[in-house]
Amino acid sequence: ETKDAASPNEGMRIPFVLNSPVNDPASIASSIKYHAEFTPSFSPECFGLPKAYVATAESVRDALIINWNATNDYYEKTNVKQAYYLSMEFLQGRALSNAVGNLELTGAYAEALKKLGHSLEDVVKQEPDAALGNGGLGRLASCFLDSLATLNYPAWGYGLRYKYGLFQQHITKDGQEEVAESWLEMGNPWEIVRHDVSYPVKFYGKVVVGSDGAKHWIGGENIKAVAYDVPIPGYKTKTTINLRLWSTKVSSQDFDLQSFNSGHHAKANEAHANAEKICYILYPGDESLEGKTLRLKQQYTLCSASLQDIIARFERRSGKSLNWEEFPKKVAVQMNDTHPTLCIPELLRILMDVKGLSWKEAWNITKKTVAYTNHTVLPEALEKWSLDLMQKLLPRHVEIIESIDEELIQTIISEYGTADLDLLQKKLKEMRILENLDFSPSVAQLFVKPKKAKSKKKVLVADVPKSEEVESEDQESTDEESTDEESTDEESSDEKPEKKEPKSTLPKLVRMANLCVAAGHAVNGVAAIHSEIVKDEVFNDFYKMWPEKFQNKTNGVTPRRWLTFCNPDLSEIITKWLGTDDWILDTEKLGELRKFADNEDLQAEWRAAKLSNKLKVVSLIKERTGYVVSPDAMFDVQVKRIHEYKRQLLNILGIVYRYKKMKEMSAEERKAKFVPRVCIFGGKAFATYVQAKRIVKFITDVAATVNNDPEIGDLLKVIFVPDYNVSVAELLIPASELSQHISTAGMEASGTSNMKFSMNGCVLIGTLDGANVEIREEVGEDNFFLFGARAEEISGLRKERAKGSGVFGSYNYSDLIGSLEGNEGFGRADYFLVGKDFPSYIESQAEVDEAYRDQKKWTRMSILNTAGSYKFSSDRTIHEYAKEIWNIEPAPLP
Ligand code: B1N
Repeated sequence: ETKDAASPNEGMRIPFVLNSPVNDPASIASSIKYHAEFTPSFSPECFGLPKAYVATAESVRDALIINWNATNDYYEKTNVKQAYYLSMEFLQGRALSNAVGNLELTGAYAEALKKLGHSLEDVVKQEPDAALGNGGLGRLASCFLDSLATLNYPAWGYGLRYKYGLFQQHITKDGQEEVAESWLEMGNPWEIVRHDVSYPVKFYGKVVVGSDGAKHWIGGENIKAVAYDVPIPGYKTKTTINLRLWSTKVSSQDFDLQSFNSGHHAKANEAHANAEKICYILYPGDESLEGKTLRLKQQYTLCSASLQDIIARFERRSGKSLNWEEFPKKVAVQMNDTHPTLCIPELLRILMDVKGLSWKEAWNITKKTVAYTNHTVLPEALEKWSLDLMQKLLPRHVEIIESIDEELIQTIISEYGTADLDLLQKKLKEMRILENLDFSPSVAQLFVKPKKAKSKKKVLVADVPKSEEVESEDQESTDEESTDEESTDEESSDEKPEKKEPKSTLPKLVRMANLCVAAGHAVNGVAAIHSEIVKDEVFNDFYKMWPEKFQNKTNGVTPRRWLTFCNPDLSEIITKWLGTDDWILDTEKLGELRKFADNEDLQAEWRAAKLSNKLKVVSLIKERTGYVVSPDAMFDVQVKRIHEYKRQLLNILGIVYRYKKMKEMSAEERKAKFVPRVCIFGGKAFATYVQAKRIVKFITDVAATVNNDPEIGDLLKVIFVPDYNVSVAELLIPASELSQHISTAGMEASGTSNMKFSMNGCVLIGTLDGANVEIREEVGEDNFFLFGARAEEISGLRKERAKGSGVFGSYNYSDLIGSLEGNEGFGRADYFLVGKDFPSYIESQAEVDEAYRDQKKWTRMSILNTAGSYKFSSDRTIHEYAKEIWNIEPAPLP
């Protein structure tokens, strides 16, 4: 049985007080030297860059630990309500430059390192990215942590400490190759292991009822989750919050010494290996599903360990006045998409089975505690788990989910009433948590048709009440009866269902999103248009039942990492013209740049900053691809995960079209018509997503042809930057002039890089999708290149039918182009409407060329983008979550 960890909280904490603060170059240098000397990770002979990095990081960490402890002491003492952001992904990127920036010690550290013979810039580059996320969802979680700390909100993140982060992408002649990303290889100076904070986590086993009538989950596989804390400093504040990452280990008593002693070393190590496997690797899917046991184990580990920890903290802070009804007044749990859904049944399980609360009490507490953010409406990304798999792995949780399902069914019945049974049945089937499962006998009773009353409506086999408990062996015998679903239609539907009815062979599934909506007190989308789709389409039935639950929280990005630190040149200009750097904490001030948009001095400085950022990318491109590009050409960028709905294919086909047109013209005509461009792509494809990988290959093949065409020269270059990640983004975004956010309308929930580009004075070309809609509203429609069909037109357009040479490499692209034409194997011709939107895309791109030729006009557009981006700070988003979902207040340290 799960029990709380042995309390490590005996004895008073004795805080360490530094004699003098380490914030001037001399004491920083001495701190770095101290760590270089006493850090056991490197040999003593020299002080090279890798060692300088670790020693520097450790010296920064000292400062963070002091602030972390002060923050935590304060929360312990005041017992404030805390929010917990549970996420399977945190895409942190590098920590060093961000930490010294937030501590306002960048200058002092640069000087200190100079004394020691290194430049801060070089030292910073030693740090591998912490890539514990796939893309937007994970990066959003990291931006939120920065804002939470900066705004002094008592909040923590909880995640998993994957040994291998998102794979490294190599580009070869065959396209993308994946290489394991072993980011912990050289140690990780940013984490603090807490050997005294560990919790047991159980899998498999069975549920028994104790003599007291309580349920006990016994047996099975037992592992333990150990806490690794990553301090998250806020900007210009002492508040330093925590990202607690769990790593899994075997419980020590499970080492099989007998096997070892008899020479079976692998067997002896089996439990060990199994436990560690859980945190081995981040699943690399972005908006795709992996219905594998290991992924479910990961999800459950995150939920179980985090909730045990949250509950232990609640009990400790409550002391003698422990009262479980107070739990939602001290704890808010946010589920980052459905990946941490299991925290719902886990909280119920602990409250009932371990703490002895009744179902009713536990259910009320849970509903007040958890809230759910939806990040996608793509049907293939809505998580559904096999009930059989879950039953084996988490038998007690399945019982609890069944109870929640029953609770939901009763609510639906009272909402719709029993006057229209067909409607009721339809709604129950669509809305319930368990898919393809029989109703409980009492519910099934409702739908027993009076004898001989022939129904026109087809009765699905899953509706039929179950005669016996569903056992897997049972299924086989019913298989043949139920294969012919049609036959149940006319002939047998009016027979007494109790008799001998076919059973469903459809897989029994748990719809995680429905579980989240049923249990969460708030459900939010991540951009205005997306939240509307959530209400009107995906969860419309739930919205009608519980309109008060549904909210919008438009995403944001932290202006510290994504403007101040990644674009120091532009930041300095902004500060100079606004006369203050207050905009870093109050981005609304950026709006004041509008009045200088036509000022020639500002424009000149603005362009100079862009050029210096472009020069850095010229070097990056040379280094990573070998291609030499001109800094005077327009930098046109599309960087994001490779996905058909994001339509990198539309971009590259636009480039092919441009190239063809160029080839048909004389040199003078070409120059007159086209502005020189460097078209930059970056992004990873899910390893088994064949179509996405074809797109990568196609881009690199087009690049090889175009870039080596002497007739074209600097007029057009195509670049695929390999291994796009957070640190590459920090270089590319400030250097971009045009960026592409061209998803099929209705498919990108929000997008967040669009916000970063706009902040950095980059003009967007895009569809009316996700956050583009709101960005365009803020920056003004004259400063945004809009094209393409709107979300509400898409389904109509898909019904119309859409209408290729060996120029680009020898690879056969018929499967790629075939997807547009609806060739064999592509049932849905041009599902993503690349063909449909192509003409308006090309037209819009022509307008881009024209606008860019007028550099004054273009610079104005660029300034107005930065000025209009103030809404997209994650500070704004976090204030909204705090007020409208979590009900927490800032608690700055006194
Ligand atoms: O979440 C981002 C949004 O800005 C993007 O539009 C959205 O695509 C992204 C399964 C996902 N939605 N769903 C995922 C990630 C990993 C995974 O295993 C789904 N990512 C998004 C932030 O709101």
